[in-house]
Amino acid sequence: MESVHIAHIGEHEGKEVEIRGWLYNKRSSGSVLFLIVRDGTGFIQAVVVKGQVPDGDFAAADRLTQESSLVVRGLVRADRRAPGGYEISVSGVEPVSIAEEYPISLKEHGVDFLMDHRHLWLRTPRQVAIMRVRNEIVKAIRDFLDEREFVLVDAPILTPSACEGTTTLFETDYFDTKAYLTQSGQLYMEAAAMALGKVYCFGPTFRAEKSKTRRHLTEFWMVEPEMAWVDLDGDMKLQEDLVSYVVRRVLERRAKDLATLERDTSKLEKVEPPFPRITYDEACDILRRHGVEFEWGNDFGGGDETILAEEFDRPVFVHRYPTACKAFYMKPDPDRPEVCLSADLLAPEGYGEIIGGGQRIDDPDLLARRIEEHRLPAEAYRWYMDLRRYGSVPHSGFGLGIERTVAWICGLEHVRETIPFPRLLNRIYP
Ligand code: NSS
Repeated sequence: MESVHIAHIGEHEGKEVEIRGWLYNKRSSGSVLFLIVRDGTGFIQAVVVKGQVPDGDFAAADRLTQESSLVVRGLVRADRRAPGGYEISVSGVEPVSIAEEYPISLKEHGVDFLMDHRHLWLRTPRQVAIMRVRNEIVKAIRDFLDEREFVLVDAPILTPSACEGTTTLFETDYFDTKAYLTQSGQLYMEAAAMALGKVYCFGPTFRAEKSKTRRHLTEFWMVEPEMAWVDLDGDMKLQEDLVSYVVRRVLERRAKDLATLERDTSKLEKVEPPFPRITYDEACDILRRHGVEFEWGNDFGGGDETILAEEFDRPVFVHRYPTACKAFYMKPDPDRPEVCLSADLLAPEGYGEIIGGGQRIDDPDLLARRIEEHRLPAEAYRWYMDLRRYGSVPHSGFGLGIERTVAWICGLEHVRETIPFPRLLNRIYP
């Protein structure tokens, strides 16, 4: 008998199959047992009727507890009333491992309890749907960049220097010296872009964020494309094409998961290029119109980003931030050096910034000055300065945060559900 996955059950209608999985739920009406079985690819109802299976199998099925592992065999029948359109008429049940009393029952649980049981929480339909969407997003990003001939270049995790400011560095001993967990692969991608033209890295990044918000993790995944000979405009163009491609792909291929998550997909359907582009100054005007007392020169908070994004029905770029509130490597606008050639992409529906990026300083003298002004140790950036000494060219790139993108596309309240095992202030278990 063929062992099949529930996702492909429709291909086996009218045939005897075997399903290997776990018991999600069970109902009984005396001589009939309804087993809801899950196998990671889907859920299906298996109907066990007394007298139609060996007595020992019926008794064994009756003893199955929530999340026990089992093998069921039976006939695949189409049933319009069944959630997936099919049911199994069981001919045999074989328990594999009887589960102890399962801590996550089908009723509601508090978030802390669920987070403590993340290793089990992952098995629930909603979490399974999120992980599948996350997988699709990552695959879509890779496909998009592959199609455009970007080369994947892996960046190191242990680094001697900061990319995004020294306040959120995780420090660790590195033999006789210190090392930091990477905040961003950008500086290494700049080196790689000078070698290969169009590159990207994709990996975990770390920030000791001391604030508890629904958008911050201490370990998150970022995809960071970097391109030689590309300016801020070209950078934003790539971003809107990438984000639109990813959203379309999830709509096409993960519709079922979005339905499980009860996502209003009409909002995602609108995500098409071009995205609106506003300057930081225009953004300040919008905030003031909404009664926010916003001082020029500050960075936007989560609440400000929500107000700005609500003005538009698709993601919006805010470009040309004040140079002083951005990272040391941002190229000043030649026409107006107090602002820089940076852009953040804000997602709609209150999800805030999902991308940060911009054009990098290509002039060696200015870069050296900035490293000094930001009180960064020159020695650790010697190699980075070399990139401006040997054939410097205009270049740009960006970093897209995977978890914030997953939260937005899935319509989740908090990034903690977007990553298999979230790392937060006060949480490193399980
Ligand atoms: O700090 S960023 O805005 N930009 C960079 O790190 C650049 N060095 C990227 C580059 O140009 N190559 O972070 C980029 C994105 C940001 O928009 C978020 O989506 C995400 O990374 N991000 C985070 N996600 C989750 N948690 C935290 N703490 C976090 N910080 C940034």
